[in-house]
Amino acid sequence: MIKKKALVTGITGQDGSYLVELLLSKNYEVVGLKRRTSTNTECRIDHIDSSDFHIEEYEISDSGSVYSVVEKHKPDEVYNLAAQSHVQTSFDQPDYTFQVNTIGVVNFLEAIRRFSPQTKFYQASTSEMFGKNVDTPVNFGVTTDETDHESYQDENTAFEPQSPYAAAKLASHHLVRMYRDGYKVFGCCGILFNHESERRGENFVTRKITKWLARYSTWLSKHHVLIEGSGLVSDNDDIWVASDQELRFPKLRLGNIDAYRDWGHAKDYVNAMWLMLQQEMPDDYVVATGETYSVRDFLQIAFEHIGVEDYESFIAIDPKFYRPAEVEYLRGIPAKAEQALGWSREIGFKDLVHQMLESDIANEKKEEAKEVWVAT
Ligand code: NAP
Ligand code: F7E
Repeated sequence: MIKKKALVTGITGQDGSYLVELLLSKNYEVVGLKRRTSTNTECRIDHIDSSDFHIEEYEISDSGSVYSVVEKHKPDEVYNLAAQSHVQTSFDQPDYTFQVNTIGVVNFLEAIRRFSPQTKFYQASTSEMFGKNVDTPVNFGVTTDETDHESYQDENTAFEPQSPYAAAKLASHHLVRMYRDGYKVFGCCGILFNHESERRGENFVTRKITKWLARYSTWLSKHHVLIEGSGLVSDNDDIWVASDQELRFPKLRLGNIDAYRDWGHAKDYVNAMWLMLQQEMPDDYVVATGETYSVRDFLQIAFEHIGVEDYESFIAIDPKFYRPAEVEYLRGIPAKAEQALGWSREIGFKDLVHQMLESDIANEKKEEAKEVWVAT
């Protein structure tokens, strides 16, 4: 049987690593594209050992580089996951963000139009494109319960980006629609709401929290004897052991913890990407859980998991992490994806938090064990 060939960009990232695993399990030949770097960035895909997986280098902002890779492989499917994906960074580096997140997409669309028109294209759009916009159900305010969380976004909600990241992604979103309508390119955009995992980048808020908690709980157990009976004290910056002021641990420094997000697990979401490209007609879909939680809710569940009821004294609010413009509330309705694609998610919010935390604690323990081994 002839294998389908997929080109995947962003393979060194969270979603790329899960998508490559999914495609290989479906018997694809996968060409993973990565930018040239002077250090190794393959820790998320190191474990993949398959003769159907090849990595090639390219430069997404260089049209010649993208054209040659598409012309050479003429793949059945392209999944474009590469991006400068950090919203806060996009305020500091707007030009670069557009180079990667928009010009990169133009390069792929043009490459497909010119050299491989049968190739199907997936573009990683984002809930950030909605920005401040929400829709409210007609009965909003009438229902007695949960009216706070009745507002939502779906495929019909108007876009109002609040960051260079979101504006660059929205430009690409429209470009895909335009190439679909104008040139009949089979292009789909997944409007994915936040999705996390144990492979999430460490500067996104969820992983920042679980990583900090893992380090903190390892620090606690390492100094168990000292802490017992000595009590923990804190000021604005540090937590320390009352009997030994030298034994300090820096507080978890965060920005706006009142923001609400619709958080799912990345493993569930890459499945939706694949399903989109298996349909007869190209279209755009919201992929989300339909539930929204604040950063505070995430903190509460994560801290409770290590036995701390009140997280407040362990964190410091640092304006450095505030954004010039914030997206306060996201809750996506995935009804279209569920009905048309048969997609559903398997991992719920609490399990997501626990899985991320357990994984970070296990990693910290491994690191500890290595240190002990080296020291002895
Ligand atoms: P991620 O972990 O940050 O991965 C981003 C990937 O893009 C990495 O492989 C990175 O490569 C690559 N990349 C960055 N700059 C590049 C450049 N200049 N040239 C080529 N490659 C570059 O992001 P993710 O969470 O997997 O997200 C995947 C895609 O979905 C992104 O497009 C993101 O914007 C979008 N998205 C994510 C979410 C979410 O909640 N995770 C939601 C909606 C949409 P290096 O390893 O070399 O840096
Ligand atoms: O922030 C607040 C922050 O950076 C979530 C990307 O994958 O999802 C992601 O973008 C919220 C924001 O994700 C800190 O202000 C508080 O309200 O984890 P985040 P994001 O901005 O929602 C979308 C869908 C994407 O497409 C993006 O690629 O948490 N927050 N304190 C903080 N955020 C960070 N990063 N760090 C803090 O210390």
